[in-house]
Amino acid sequence: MKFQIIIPPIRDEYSNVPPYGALHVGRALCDNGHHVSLINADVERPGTEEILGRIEDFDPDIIGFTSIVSTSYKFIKDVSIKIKERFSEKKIVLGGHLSPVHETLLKATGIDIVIEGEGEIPIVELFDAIENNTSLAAVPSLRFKEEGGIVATDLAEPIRDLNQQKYPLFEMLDMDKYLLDANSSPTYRDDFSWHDDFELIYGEFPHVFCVVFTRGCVKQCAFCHRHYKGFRSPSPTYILDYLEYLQKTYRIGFFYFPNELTAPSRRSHLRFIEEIRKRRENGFRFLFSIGGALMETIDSEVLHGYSNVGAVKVEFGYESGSQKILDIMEKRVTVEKNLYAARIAKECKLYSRGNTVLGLPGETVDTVLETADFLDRAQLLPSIAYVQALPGSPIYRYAQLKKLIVDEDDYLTSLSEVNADSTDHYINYTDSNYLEVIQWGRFLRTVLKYRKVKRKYGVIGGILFLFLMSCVFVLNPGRKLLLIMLNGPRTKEKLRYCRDQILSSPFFIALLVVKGVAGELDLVEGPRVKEKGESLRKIISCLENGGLAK
Ligand code: B12
Ligand code: SF4
Repeated sequence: MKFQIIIPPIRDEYSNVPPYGALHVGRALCDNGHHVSLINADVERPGTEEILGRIEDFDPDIIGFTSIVSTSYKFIKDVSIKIKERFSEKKIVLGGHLSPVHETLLKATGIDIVIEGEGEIPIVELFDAIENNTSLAAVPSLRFKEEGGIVATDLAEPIRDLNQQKYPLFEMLDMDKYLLDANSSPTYRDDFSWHDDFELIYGEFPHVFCVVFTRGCVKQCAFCHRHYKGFRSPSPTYILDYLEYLQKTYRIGFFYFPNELTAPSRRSHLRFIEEIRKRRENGFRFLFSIGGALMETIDSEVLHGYSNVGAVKVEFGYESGSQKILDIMEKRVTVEKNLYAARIAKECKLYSRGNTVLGLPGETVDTVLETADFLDRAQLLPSIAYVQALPGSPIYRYAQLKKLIVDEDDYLTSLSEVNADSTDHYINYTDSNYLEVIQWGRFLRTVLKYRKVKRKYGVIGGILFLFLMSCVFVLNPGRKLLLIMLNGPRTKEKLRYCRDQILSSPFFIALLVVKGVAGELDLVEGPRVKEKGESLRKIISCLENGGLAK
């Protein structure tokens, strides 16, 4: 049978992380004798008519969408409805991270069948069932409509032994779009080019490539979606074989591993490092950058070990400098441990960003100041995102229970096509005024800059800096108004965003003045917030049981 799979756009520019979910599903189908063709709308950005034309040409039996992130809801909804109108006899399936909202997908879009969780096993069984005209009810992980309601079959077990996995079907991709030149890629050049081994490796293997090889995580933080509990990884031998295959096939000398979690314990890090060391001795040379490490699994030995075998960067999710907020999100780590990780990473020249998330229930301006203290002490550049309620995460459930998300179709549509690191999508979960909350990110960055200026130029320099910042933001509403007049807001969301930005500017100045006069912008030793944070999941369970959680 023939399968047409569609990759939706993720951000304004296409992502250079290959769509691994679709590539694994494609591999499973090909290995079972089916033909798979891909429309990569993330890279190609075709219009709906072009997509329909390509479907007509390929004439698939089944059409599938991968929902890498839920922000592609609107694209999937619009395109699937048009496909259904044109090819009403063809079944449309969806898998990926929108699957927890299957009821809305089955009601409001053109999707006929949602596959929850990992797709490799269910998709093959679904094809068999459709080909042989047998009941879908026997296929695991399906959600579909039948007279009388929605049928949900049991979730298939996740693939336990990832060592048995075939490599993803890279042949489906235009690999030129994913193989970046390490010397000219603005994203990666600075990461790799300073390293002593760079020139040597670059000469023969010039490409950077992103590889996701683990699945899951040992935690579930408040804003994170998990299909299954727990973490799985192939063995270090499998991973290094895979990387060697990629190097030889595509001339890759530089890898980025955007895994959610690369290794779950100190021991597993050390085993991975040891395998890399052995392969290096046999001539396999590469530099790499790790996304997703847990502070409690690393120490000086681990980070020095990575650094010695070619690591240039290790990314940690610090998330907050407030113990109360770390407890609420169930990060299960202390601020001190976060500081330790940042310090050791710096010592080992493993650059890491200060990834933080703002605006969870319980956040106040004092917890924001604690985060500023943390980033300042750890000497990390801030990378700030506002918490986003996405399907399958505890914060999504919380927002539903608190009636902050009522109409799921409306909510998911409003989320689509907005930038996740802005406040466009933000729902106010805090007890503070929304207009103040959306200025916290800017406030945090300003506090960090103020401290730098003050250290360099003294108290007078610091005060002058604050005065200048206030002036800039007095002019800010005017700038926004000008932008609206020039560009013209195109959507309801954009209009609301511009209005909120204009109205919230005075809150920024008020924060600077009030906290500045009280001397709270300066580094205070020890925690400011004394109260403990109750985990969001406990609050959710209380709400589900009719309790009165705040
Ligand atoms: C790499 C990655 C990215 C890349 C995505 C590019 C890409 N092409 O992958 C980038 C960096 C762009 C990215 C961005 C973001 N990401 Co991201 N990302 C990931 C990550 C870490 C890995 C994805 C991956 O390759 N997984 C490996 C594959 C094999 O797993 P999979 O995708 O789940 O696929 C399996 C199943 O889902 C299913 N399946 C998938 N597609 C299909 C299709 C069919 C037809 C079928 C049958 C089955 C099926 O079968 C697959 C194989 O078993 C995931 C976490 C994760 N574990 O998946 C988060 C994740 C997808 N990201 C997430 C988030 C929140 C974001 C951001 C919003 C973060 C932010 N605040 O900026 C942004 C969104 C962009 C924006 N609007 O600004 C969330 C999404 C939650 C949700 N419900 O939507 C995830 C799940 C993290 C988490 N645990 O919460 N991300
Ligand atoms: S935020 Fe990071 S540590 Fe927390 S569950 Fe998600 S991947 Fe794991």
